[in-house]
Amino acid sequence: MKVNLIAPGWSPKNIWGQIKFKFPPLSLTTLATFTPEDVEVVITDENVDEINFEDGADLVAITTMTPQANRAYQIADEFRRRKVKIILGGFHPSTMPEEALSHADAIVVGEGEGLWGRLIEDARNLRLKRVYRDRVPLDLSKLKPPRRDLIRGKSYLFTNTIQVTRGCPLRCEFCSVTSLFGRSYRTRPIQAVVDELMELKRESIFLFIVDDNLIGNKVYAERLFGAMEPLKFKWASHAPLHLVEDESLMKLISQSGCFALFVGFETLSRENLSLMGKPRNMKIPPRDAVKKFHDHGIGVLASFILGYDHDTKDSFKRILDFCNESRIDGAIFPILTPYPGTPLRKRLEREGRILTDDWDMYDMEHVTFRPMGMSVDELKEGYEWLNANFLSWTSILKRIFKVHRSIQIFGPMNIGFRSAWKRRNNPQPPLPFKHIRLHKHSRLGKDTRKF
Ligand code: B12
Repeated sequence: MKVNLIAPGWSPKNIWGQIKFKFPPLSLTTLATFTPEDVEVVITDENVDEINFEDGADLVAITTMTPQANRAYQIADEFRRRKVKIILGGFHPSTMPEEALSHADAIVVGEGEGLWGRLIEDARNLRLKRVYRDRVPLDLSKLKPPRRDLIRGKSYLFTNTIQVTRGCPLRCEFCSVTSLFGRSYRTRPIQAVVDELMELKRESIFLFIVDDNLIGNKVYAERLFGAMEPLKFKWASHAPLHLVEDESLMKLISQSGCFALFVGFETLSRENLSLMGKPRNMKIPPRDAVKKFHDHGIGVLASFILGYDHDTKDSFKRILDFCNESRIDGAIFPILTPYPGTPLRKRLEREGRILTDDWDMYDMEHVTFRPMGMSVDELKEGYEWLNANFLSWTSILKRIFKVHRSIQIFGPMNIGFRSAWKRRNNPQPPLPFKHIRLHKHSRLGKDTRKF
């Protein structure tokens, strides 16, 4: 039996589709590990590979986030035309199961590891069920190192990504993670993490820990950072803003080699923080927070959501000024996007404010709902203006002029985002998609990948 695990590509019309540094899909390398040994398994990531629809796979399993869903469905339909069985999993099928089922033989809702072996057996014996769902969250001591050998040699920036915890105790209105996995917070045994890291050290000293909230359990975080210190990685991850309130944890995380953190500042408005369910951010003056990270040698990749109900046309300039004055090392400015299953989506549905269900538009670069404090066009223009200015040389030089150790990550990152932004506005098909064909169902028009 042969299984092809596929990650759909990103549209060259959005910034992630143009970014040269690609990350490998950990969902697929993880599922590959849990595939029975007598099954041949390959991984195809359309961001770096071309899909071979005639590769003789018996089963094709596709992972998909919401903005990839239309592309995932195209790929699924194309394989199904060739009588190949299709499994869909990941955030979108988990939150839109009925829709996903119309393009698949079976779907997986939630985590895959615990049921993947059983699903393969069912496929082998031609008795696939329609929906697979593990009622009990995976005990993370059962996680095994992902099959990174299957992605070696592909053009990723690096393959050193790892997951250490799952879930997040916060309750942000817009977040898909807590909507799907709840607020439970699970951790892997430290020794298992260290063993995996020792292997990764052979590849590179740079590491990306994909966890949503690395400090959800303080005692665990302290032990983890302590265990990581002697390994001497230079690493990046996600952490909430309130980390800066804990001086001893800040010291530990810094000493363990953390060079960069993705931090959800989300907004500069207290009213917005309250509405999005992140009141804890209010306690911390954002400028002081940036300074604290910098004082510990940690660069900040800030995230500001645009278009929350208390944002106005003035919000964009305020955010840019804040980023320049506090010397934010890097930032992303996602347009608020009501992903299926989130409390945000339920609220906007109740208020009759959802404008479209074209999932291509759910890439956080398009407006999919009616904002309160400005028009749809003003929000879109504000997004374009803010990115263009933040990625201008004037801003980059102002922000990362004062060099600290994280410059080795944020220098290339700013330049990479700047070039990707330019290419996005003047899209050239990235390498795997040399053959262009118009995808007629997409509102984005020129997303033209080929079968
Ligand atoms: C790392 C990460 C990224 C990385 C790498 C993405 C990659 N190539 O994998 C980067 C930084 C590039 C990224 C970018 C974005 N991301 Co992102 N990302 C994540 C993050 C934090 C971790 C993903 C991960 O590796 N998890 C570890 C693996 C093991 O878990 P998993 O993916 O959930 O897979 C498990 C199950 O879902 C299931 N499963 C998944 N797929 C399949 C398929 C099959 C067949 C089966 C059986 C099971 C299965 O089994 C797996 C094992 O249990 C998640 C949050 C999260 N907790 O997942 C957000 C998340 C997936 N991202 C999200 C978004 C929105 C984005 C962006 C669109 C946002 C933006 N504007 O920047 C961009 C664009 C994506 C792109 N072009 O790559 C959302 C998706 C929401 C949604 N409904 O689709 C999430 C959930 C964040 C959130 N809090 O809402 N992202």
